Amino acid sequence: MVASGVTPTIQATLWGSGEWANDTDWTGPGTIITGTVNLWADPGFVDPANGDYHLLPTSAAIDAGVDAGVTVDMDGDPRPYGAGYDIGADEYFVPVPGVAFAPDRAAQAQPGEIVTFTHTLTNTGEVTDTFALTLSGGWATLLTATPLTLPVGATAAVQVQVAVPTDVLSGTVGTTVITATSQRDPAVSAAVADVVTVYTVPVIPPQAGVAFAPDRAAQAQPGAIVTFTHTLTNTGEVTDTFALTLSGGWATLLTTTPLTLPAGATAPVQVQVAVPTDALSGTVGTTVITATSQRDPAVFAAVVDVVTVYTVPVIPPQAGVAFAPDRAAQAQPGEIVTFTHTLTNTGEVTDTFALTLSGGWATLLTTTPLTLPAGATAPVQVQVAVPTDVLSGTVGTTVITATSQRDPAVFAAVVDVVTVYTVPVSPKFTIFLPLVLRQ
Ligand SMILES: [Ca+2]
Ligand SMILES: [Ca+2]
Repeated sequence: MVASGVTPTIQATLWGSGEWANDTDWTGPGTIITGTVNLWADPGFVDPANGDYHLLPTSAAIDAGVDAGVTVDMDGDPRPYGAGYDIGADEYFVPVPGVAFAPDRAAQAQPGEIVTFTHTLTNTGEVTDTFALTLSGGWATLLTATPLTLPVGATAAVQVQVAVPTDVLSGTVGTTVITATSQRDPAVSAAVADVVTVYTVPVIPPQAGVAFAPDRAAQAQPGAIVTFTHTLTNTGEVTDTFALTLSGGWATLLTTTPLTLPAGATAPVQVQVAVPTDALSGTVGTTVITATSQRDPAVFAAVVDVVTVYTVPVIPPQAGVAFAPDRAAQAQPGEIVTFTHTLTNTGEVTDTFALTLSGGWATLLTTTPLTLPAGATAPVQVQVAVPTDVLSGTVGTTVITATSQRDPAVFAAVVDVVTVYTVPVSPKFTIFLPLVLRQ
């Protein structure tokens, strides 16, 4: 019913049909401009008897309208939606869920290792949605709580932890697929894959190492014993035990074998070389001492001890003697004088000395020969008996000689000189006692 003088313009109109058909679409004295869209069809309301005038998907109003400058419908749904504006207050709107899940991940890991992967889940649908996260395969567990609700366009991180078993072989591949499924539409889902490839590294044992120095050389006489000292160093990365072995020469090991040393530590190694008593001069005795790692028998070090035998002419110990002092005296005929001298063994060893006299009127009071240790002294006594008939002024000289029995060229002598003197004989007096007579 269009009133007189009124001219409404209806751009797009669904006039209805069937039970929704009008007896007359419009009446009245006014003018109506019906625009370009005029449909006579079923509006397809959901439940008009109960006041629900939303459009069913079969409604002829869908996408049949024009732009009236309104961007949302009575529900707040976006307008237009689909192929165009719907006629009426409702825009038929069925939001499409959507999901994106990325990226796939890959890693290499060793047995027993734990790897964490992070993915990004995006709600690419047209409506807030909740996504269930599920895992399949591999050695993964989900670190992110499931399900996950996301507004339109929102993203969330999804973390997965992969624990590589300790007993898997190198080259084993563990693949986990994580799927996010829309709870609005189970047909809407997205998945990422995590691929872990197991690798193992060869176990490298700690390196062994040894240094042994220095080489030694010496000259020695037959029968001599020479001791050499060397330094053994553990140059390896860990504590090691070294076996010490000898070869050649006349050596024995003074150091206990085997020898355990921490990494970097040193120890002396002593070797004793006993030159045989019958070795000839010029003979060379060479001993090789080898220290071998018990961690790695290919690791060893050696030192060499060289002893050259020499002989020297035998020098006998030197003999020596001192004899002092010379003595002098005056004596009367018939007098006996005794002189004492000191004999000293100035040689290097005990010696025996023969004592001999020549000249004079002397006899030896000390027993001959006389044995003295090196450096020792002994008194030597000589008795001179002046004859009774010698004249005053006579001189009696006695030489006492001590001769080494080790070396007859070694001797010493002292001289005793006695000069004879006489005293004038006193006149002889005869004492006559007086004869005294008494009455
Ligand atoms: Ca539409
Ligand atoms: Ca709507």
